Amino acid sequence: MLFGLVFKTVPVLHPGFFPMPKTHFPRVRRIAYEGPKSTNALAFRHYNPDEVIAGKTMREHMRFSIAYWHAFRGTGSDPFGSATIVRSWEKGSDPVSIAKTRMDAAFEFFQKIRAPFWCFHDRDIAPEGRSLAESNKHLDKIVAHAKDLQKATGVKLLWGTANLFSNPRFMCGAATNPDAHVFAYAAAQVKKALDVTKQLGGENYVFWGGREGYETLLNTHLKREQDHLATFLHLAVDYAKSIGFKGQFLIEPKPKEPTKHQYDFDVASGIAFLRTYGLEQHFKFNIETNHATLAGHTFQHEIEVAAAQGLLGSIDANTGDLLLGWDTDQFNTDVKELTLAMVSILKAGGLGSGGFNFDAKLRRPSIDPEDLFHAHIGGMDAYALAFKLARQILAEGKFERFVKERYASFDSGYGKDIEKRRIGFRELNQLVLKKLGEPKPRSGKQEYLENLLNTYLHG
Ligand code: XLS
Ligand code: NI
Ligand code: NI
Repeated sequence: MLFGLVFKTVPVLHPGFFPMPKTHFPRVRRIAYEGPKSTNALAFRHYNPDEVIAGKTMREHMRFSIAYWHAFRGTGSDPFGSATIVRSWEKGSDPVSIAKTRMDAAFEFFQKIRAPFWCFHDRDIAPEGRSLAESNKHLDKIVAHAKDLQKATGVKLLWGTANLFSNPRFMCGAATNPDAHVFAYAAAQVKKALDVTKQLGGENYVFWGGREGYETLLNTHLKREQDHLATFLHLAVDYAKSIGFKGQFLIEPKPKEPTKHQYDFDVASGIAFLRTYGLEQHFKFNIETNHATLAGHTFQHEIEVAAAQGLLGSIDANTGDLLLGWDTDQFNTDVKELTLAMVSILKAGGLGSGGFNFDAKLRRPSIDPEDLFHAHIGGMDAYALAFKLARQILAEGKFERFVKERYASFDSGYGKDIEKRRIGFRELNQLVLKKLGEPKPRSGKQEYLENLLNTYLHG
């Protein structure tokens, strides 16, 4: 794609009289695939977007997405210190025009990093106004700009969402706030977020309930809050239907942070919640690696639990630091962890309308614009390599054969009768007493299997 198309609003005349597109990343060219032997730190070694595997390009297989909030609103600030990351485009007096320039920079980045998708919260892309009406007006201006940039670049929207956690009005939750006024405000905000997600052709819509939980039961009516959350999600489904929004709804479980206890703690509790309130046919899961580990699970566990119920939707691709108990949102370069995750994702038939969204941020001292490229290149390469290794593992089928054989006693005879519920305790009792006797122990062979896995990862 020609940059002239993208940055048509800001051409500048170069001394050589060539109109040069304004670039926000002058030191980085479009990232090229150079293969595994490349030593160029600003090249892909495993992610070749144009490579065709099983009839689809890697771009189509991976559906990588950039998280606007981290990549373009992240400043490196933490509870102990202010911003360290200062970007050249964050200049000007009017917040709406700064937001537009920032978005130009973002779309230049999306193109250079070869990401086909992006994701945003309403308040990431446009400044909050003094009233909801003013916020909506700001959002409309920026969404119109985003629409132009999407058209010019071909970059698409993986999902949109509403920020229902930063503003102080949401300090006690949004849909689970004890004040119906806040519930109403959150509903109005999500209505608008759904409108703009639809306008931008969003393929999904995400609910992450950052403050949908509680700090203390001394002031909390847990059952009422859960009922309200379910009502909120039903109202969202109804509204989406009324405007013809066809995207997939996703909930993103997280056990804690910012609240002490969040209602959609993990995928299993999310499934129970969705089923309890009759929402399971409208939602799937957006699974985040760091949230999985915060809940005491592996990434692969959460994927398998969702996939087992046909509810695997999308991935927030990041990782935590297991020595720290919070959401550090780091880029994941752990090929072993990702290969295992990919095996589960591929076995489940892939992510459908979902994708791999880099919900990950630079470390506080990583202040150069190039660091944004290094970070995403690392994540994309690790995922692409994991995808290829997982395909190889599944093609050879060694683990699957092992597992199949391990459960083979349920494939016929009384085992099959158990699975089909054709046999009861009385018959099983008779079987054991008269025929089967004591079961013969069989090794689980974990160490053998771990070694087998390493043969794929290290040859
Ligand atoms: C926070 C969440 C958030 C969601 C989108 O921990 O990961 O970034 O992905 O609201
Ligand atoms: Ni996330
Ligand atoms: Ni998170």
